[in-house]
Amino acid sequence: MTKNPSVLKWIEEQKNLVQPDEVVWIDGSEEQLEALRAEACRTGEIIKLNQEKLPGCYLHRTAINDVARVEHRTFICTETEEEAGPTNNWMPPADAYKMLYDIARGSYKGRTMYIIPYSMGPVGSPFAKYGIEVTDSIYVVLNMAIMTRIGKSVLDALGDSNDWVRGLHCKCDIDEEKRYICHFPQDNTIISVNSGYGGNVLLGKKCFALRIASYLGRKEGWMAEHMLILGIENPKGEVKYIAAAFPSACGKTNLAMLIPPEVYKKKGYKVWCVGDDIAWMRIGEDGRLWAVNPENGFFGVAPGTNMKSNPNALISTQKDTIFTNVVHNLDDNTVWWEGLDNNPPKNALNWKGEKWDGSDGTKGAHPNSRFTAPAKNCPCISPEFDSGKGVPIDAIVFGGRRAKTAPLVYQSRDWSHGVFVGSIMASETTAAATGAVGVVRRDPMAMLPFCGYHMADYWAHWLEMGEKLGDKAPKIFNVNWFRLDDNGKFIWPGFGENLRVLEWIINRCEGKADAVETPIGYVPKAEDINLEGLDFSIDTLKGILEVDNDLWVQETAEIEEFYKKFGDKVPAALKEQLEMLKSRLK
Ligand code: O2Y
Ligand code: MN
Repeated sequence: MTKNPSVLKWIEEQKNLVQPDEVVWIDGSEEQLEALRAEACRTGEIIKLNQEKLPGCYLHRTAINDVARVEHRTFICTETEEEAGPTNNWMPPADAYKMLYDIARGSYKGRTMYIIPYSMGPVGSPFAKYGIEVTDSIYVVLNMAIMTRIGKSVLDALGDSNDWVRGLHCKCDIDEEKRYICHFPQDNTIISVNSGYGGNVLLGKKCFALRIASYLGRKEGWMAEHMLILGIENPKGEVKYIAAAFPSACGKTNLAMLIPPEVYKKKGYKVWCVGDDIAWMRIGEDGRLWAVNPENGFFGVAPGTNMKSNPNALISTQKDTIFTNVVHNLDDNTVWWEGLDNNPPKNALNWKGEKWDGSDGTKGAHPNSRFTAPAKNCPCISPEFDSGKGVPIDAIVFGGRRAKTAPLVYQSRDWSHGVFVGSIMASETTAAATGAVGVVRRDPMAMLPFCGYHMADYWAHWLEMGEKLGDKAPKIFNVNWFRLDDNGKFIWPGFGENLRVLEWIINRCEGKADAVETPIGYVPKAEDINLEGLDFSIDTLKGILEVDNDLWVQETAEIEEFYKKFGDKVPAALKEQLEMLKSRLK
């Protein structure tokens, strides 16, 4: 498929290492993928679902000890520990290679090596970066065929270039004790062993598009961010684009595919999804920040997805989708998960493949069960989704889950202050996540598990990007959909109603809305958030726009502690932002 010398040499080295019985190059053709699906059905690796109800859909169950990303076994292997920083696990590259090669050696014996050329971003786009993942899992091939652009066209676009990311995946024995996800940013290399699940093995996603790409972005002057991208079309047909970062459990996929409230729909507003998880952003010829979604599909969490919470996501899963670790309804050979509807199947297998009818109180689907669905299935996928030139970003939005501290929305004072707001991003834990309620977890720019280098250097890179963008920089905001009342109930209705807040954000970007200056930034005047058609009083709105001085004084003390973790590397501009916030709070 290619004469690229660097590709052929690396493949030869991997073959010698893992010693496969057979080698198959993935050309991207439907015939080859169909043959692989048939082969995986034959071995039981995947199950073909009801093709009338769910055409092109399959079910896969992972090993029960392999159901999520493993942050404690994820490593950044830079020459020095300092480069990886205090928030990443680190191993010296030589030690990591030796350990991984020892685990991988001979592990494909009796297995087939699949070689997947893939592109992150539309093939040929100035944003696109290419990779090759070698794997012994058909499940990985089929998922990569949904999540990325794969096949011969990628090798053609790569030509003889050596600029591509090497990815070796070995299932081995799915041994938790020998599971490692290692990144070698200085060698453009990723090695993943002893897992067959999601973010650990679909190497284009978190490993390449965030960890390796963030490192490359700093080196090359662009940004790889853990952000959704959405477009808001007004009744005049003008579309404004927002990129937004949230820690997990903040409704990121729901926001990416938001359904406008009826009053907005009637006026002609539309929301377009460009991406639900990752944004690559570059300064364009016009000096503005442009973004693409480097992925080609959604690896979404199934539980809780339903026709009310996210109809666009659910519709996206109705064809050509792979479901992982959900309930198998044996009556009609379809799938089910908690929160899909109130009718758990009576004749079913749970995510472990055991007989299950829900009567024993256990969950049928794993809480981290997933769908891998093609982006093109999404009813609100943006017409610009496949555009190689990307979309211009007007606003960057950070968010978190805070019961009292953060108001519904505020705007940062300028780019440096916006970077500060991103660096202090935090969510309070819910009982479901940890058992401990209200513990504040800092997750700067939602990149804590995904930044491929020292977090403080990453902040410095953000500040440098702002200097380059100058007055063309997107405006930076923070939102909090999760303010609680005294009974612990959410005050703001969230979901589609969040468009009301996004409208204020866009109006601010266009200089069309006023704001009130507070110590933490600019907060809307309650009258400027449109409540038309919503049963929500302006007084309640005023309540969730309030900034509690005492809580923020406490917050600054916690931020100071958090920054200490990064030592001298915290950029002076951010330390200054903290001091200025403290003095504004006095
Ligand atoms: O557990 C996994 O492997 C998936 S994690 C994931 C999947 C899709 C989008 N985002 C995430 C995440 O952890 O941020
Ligand atoms: Mn994510």
